[in-house]
Parts: sequence; structure tokens; C-alpha cells
Amino acid sequence: MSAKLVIGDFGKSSWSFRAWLVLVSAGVPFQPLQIRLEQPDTRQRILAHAPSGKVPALLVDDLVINDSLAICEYIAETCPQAHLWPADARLRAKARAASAEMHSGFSHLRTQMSFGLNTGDRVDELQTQTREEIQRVFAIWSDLLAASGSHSFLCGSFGIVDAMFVPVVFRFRRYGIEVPGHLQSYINNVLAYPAVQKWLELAAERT
Ligand SMILES: N[C@@H](CCC(=O)N[C@@H](CS)C(=O)NCC(=O)O)C(=O)O
Repeated sequence: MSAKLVIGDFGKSSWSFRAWLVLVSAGVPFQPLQIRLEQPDTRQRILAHAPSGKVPALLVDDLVINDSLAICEYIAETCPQAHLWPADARLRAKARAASAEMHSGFSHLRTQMSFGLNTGDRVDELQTQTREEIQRVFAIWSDLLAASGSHSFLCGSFGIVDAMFVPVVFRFRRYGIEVPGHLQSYINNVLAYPAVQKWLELAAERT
């Protein structure tokens, strides 16, 4: 497969980060095609590759896959050996539900706690709804770890559900959110994961 992944800035694009992590975890060879966000020509440059006008987009020969979760699903289907979803149907359903909830929800958390790895404004006072969403993330993580019995990632080895939550880990770190003790080792595992470290290196080099 000859793949190109259209992404935004390493320090800004949390949705690009998620898709990139899944491709790297699965060992898929691909060429990243980076487009700087928030520039006068950003929209036009993204539209040259992706009709949604959003990144990430995965280009595989003449196939264009918009949207981070759709990209993750495509990689899970084409690389079954990467085990990006849990093998157990019940656990897989929970992992899918958590990924979908992250993908479509947490609007207060995502708006108030901007991702910005290197830059960006920080608000001092978090809204009640944002605080409630933070608690909901803790509940999802606790539930998945308990259901899977995993001591590494949410459902065992690093998978799509982890990729979906990686940018949240960075948001918590940036905003100094106190994480319950039983979730601390999960946070440490995410931060130490080689693909996450690689993205951080790229972000430090290129913003
Ligand atoms: N639901 C989409 C969201 C994609 C998205 O909002 N991407 C942002 C960057 S993180 C974007 O392309 N922004 C460019 C713009 O709005 O001009 C996904 O999961 O891929």
C-alpha cells in the first residue's frame, strides 16, 4: 500500500496525532504530508487533498479517507495483525464506545483545554461542564482498565482507544489536572510510548 497521511502541525492538530499514532503503531509505511493550520492558504491546501477541508486524511492510491476514526478503522481492517481493537467482543464494544464518545463528545474539555503542545492560550478557570467531562474521562479509563485487567494500556496493548485519548493526557498535563492515583501508571505508559515520544520530538523540531 502506498499511503500518504495529510496532517496539521504537530503541536496543534490533536486529530492528526491520533491517526498518526495508529499508523505508526501498526507499522504501516506512509509519507506524512504536513499542512500548517491557521494560515491564509490552509483551507485551500487541505482541499487540494481532502474534500472535507479537515485533517487528517489518509490517501491510499486513489482512495481518500477523511476523519481520524475512519482512518483508524481502515488500518484496523487492513492490518489485523496489529490488534488495534481488543479480540474479545464485549471489550471491543466498550473500546469502540469509548473511542466514539471521545470522537463525538467532550466539547467543553476540547474547547476550554486547548491541545497546544508548544503554544496557545491557557484559561485559568475551568467551567463546571469541563470538570464533569474530566471526571467522565477518568471513569472511562477506570472502567476499561478494570474490564481488561490490563496494567499497560486501556485494553492490553496500545490500540485505537488509547490513541483517541492520548491528546487528552497532554491536555491534563498542560492544565495541571490531578489524576487519580490508580490511573497514574496508565498516564506514564502513554507518555513513554515510543510513537508518542516520536511525535513529541517532531513537535519540538517543527512546532
Ligand atoms: N472529526 C474530524 C475532526 C478534524 C478536525 O477538526 N481537524 C482540524 C485540525 S485538528 C482541522 O482540519 N482544522 C483545519 C481547519 O479547520 O481549517 C476528525 O476526527 O478527523
